Amino acid sequence: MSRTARSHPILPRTSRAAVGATVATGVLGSLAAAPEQVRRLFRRRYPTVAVTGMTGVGKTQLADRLARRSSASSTAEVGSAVMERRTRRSRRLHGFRFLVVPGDNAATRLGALDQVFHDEPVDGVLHVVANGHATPRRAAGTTGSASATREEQLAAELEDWTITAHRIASMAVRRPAPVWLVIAVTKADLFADDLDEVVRSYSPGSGTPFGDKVDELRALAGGARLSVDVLAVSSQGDARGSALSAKQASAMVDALANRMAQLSGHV
Ligand SMILES: Nc1nc2c(ncn2[C@@H]2O[C@H](COP(=O)(O)OP(=O)(O)OP(=O)(O)O)[C@@H](O)[C@H]2O)c(=O)[nH]1
Ligand SMILES: [Mg+2]
Repeated sequence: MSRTARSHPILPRTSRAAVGATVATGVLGSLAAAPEQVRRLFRRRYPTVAVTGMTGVGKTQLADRLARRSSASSTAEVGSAVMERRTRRSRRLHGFRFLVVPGDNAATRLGALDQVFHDEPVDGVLHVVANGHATPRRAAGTTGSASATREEQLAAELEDWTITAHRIASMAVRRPAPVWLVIAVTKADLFADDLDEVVRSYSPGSGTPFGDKVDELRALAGGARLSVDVLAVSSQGDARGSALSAKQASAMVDALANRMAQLSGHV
């Protein structure tokens, strides 16, 4: 190696540039020849985030907001039927790839849970709850309207969280890298006056049934392997009678995105 270097005098500037150009062309040439590989390389740089939570809780709308995309209104009655993919693009590859697991009324749910927590384990989890304000939904393919009380929806949130928390725990203990969890308490526009109290009720150490499950999860996964944040957010503002302005709702979505960026080491 060093003999080669010694036997060749330092190249004059022009030929050095030429060598550089050849190398660059070579690299660019092979990049152009394999666009799919390049795309995969770049995609891999965006951390993946599983968006979980019971049906009607507001996952799709929140993921749309985070991806800066407008929501279609077509899913109002039955909700998502398949896993949805959304990308939040940012400069210097500081974006995210969201995988929205359909709620419990979709037949594809179990496969989607397997995918994000087992087959291709995600970097972070955004678990969405709504303080019992999930929109009641019927299973796809059935007719008639669905209804449920707030108490029933709160119980359903807890049941859903129990299942998801187990999945997160088993993923966290298997993964070499730490995993982050953000519990997003959405539809904050519907309980804007009690935000602090509601956020507390979903937090570790709160002594609520939900909080107890968060504590259990942390004990199972190990504190160093799993970080837990609880943040209020709203995908809607400025609606008729809404307690939040569009600006306030946007600020909450931005705060959530910023926290995820911190957790992913972007900032
Ligand atoms: N007031 C209010 N309503 C919301 C908010 N986010 C979502 N919604 C409404 O709640 C309903 C359910 O929202 P989705 O985003 O479709 O819920 P999802 O969690 O994707 O439900 P599935 O796809 O069935 O799992 C929709 O009618 C939304 O318009 C919010 O921040 N505030
Ligand atoms: Mg959905």
